[in-house]
Amino acid sequence: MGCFWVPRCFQLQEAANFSGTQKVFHAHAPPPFSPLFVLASRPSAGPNGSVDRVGGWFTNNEPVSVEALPDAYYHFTNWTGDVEAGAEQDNPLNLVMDGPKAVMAHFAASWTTNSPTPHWWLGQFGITDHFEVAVFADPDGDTIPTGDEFTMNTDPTNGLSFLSVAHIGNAYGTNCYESVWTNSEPPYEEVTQTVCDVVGLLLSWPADTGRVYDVEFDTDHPWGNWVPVEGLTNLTTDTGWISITNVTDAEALKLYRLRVHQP
Ligand SMILES: [Ca+2]
Repeated sequence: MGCFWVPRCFQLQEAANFSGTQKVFHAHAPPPFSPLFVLASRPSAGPNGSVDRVGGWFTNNEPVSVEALPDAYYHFTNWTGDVEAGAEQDNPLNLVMDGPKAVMAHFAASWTTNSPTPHWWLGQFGITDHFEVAVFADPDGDTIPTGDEFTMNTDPTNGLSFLSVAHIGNAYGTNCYESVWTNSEPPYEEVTQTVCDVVGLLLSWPADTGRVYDVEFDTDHPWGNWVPVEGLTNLTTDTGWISITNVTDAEALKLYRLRVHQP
């Protein structure tokens, strides 16, 4: 940091073990000057919060108050650093500057208690208050409550956005042949059709890159005895789409369903 004259040359040295919302700079003053300390902070550039002061020089034992300011949809949790035991959750935090001090504020996302959903997730869809009620609502009318749409990570304001199977049907292999047939009605034209062997069942759906999917099946009616399909659990995607062509035994397994959850 170079040299800083207060009133003699002080060597400012950045503490190595802090970063983020606050940093401390040690001021080494030779005697007989009374010690001056600096609590240096800077507003957080991160998404979760900031602190209310930018630090400065303080005389020995001077009281200093620092407040943690959470961003919208987040809340303050605790301080770490030079905090007295028992004061970790005080906000504002009162410090006595009897030495160089560095404190760091920590924040966490606020979630609903009902159908646990982060407030920030709701906020990005314009849902900014009454969160505990909002998770049970269905503003887009697709019959999926907003809290369940968080689990799916689909758009609770778009009635076409929810977890759904896009395609289920035969999967065809590369062993193909031509089938020729004649139309039974005038003008009786000949038609050639390429037919390929059925090698399994194709199952595909739009998927979220931040969610994990399981395919389950049930062999009994009434349905209710769902079991994961071996090899088709913990499925993820980088592309926004999952397509499976090796779902076999469709007759025996009878009914399939998709399950989605967070990683
Ligand atoms: Ca929706």
